[in-house]
Amino acid sequence: MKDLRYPIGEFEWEGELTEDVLASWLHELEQLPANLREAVTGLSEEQLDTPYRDGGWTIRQVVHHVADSHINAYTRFKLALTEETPVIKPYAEDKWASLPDSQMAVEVSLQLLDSLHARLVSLLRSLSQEQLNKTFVHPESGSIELKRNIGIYAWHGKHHLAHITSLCNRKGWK
Ligand code: NI
Repeated sequence: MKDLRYPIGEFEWEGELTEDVLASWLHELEQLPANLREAVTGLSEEQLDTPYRDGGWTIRQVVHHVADSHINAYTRFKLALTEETPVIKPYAEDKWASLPDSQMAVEVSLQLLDSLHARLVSLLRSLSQEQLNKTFVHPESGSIELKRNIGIYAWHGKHHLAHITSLCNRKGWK
């Protein structure tokens, strides 16, 4: 049986970053807020509060998690662009998802993501080759190039979007 935690598999990318791959990642990041909005439109409060798998986050928590995560990602890009190989700060994503603001209306984080991704994608589209090669250090994962991090977050958005769409498919909700 398919692992419900990884509906699109894990992030995979090796080799040279081509302009086409970078453009597709940026396009995916640009489209994510609208795709998330479409995925949750029409769902009832009860459906939004349904875990995407046994023991997993609810759809509502998934939407707020994407905002939590991409706020951190945006900060990491900016730190790496303005400092020399900064060590970034991980965060306890399960604990963040358990705080009361992760129970708010999904619309709050959808609007946040609209604005955040407008700035994020605008910033990432401006990067020179040299900037794409800059790195930050994650205390657990080690050194990460900004170009790889763009791919990681394009994947991360699609990964959580698929949690929502695959639950809706299994339940026959949409
Ligand atoms: Ni995540």
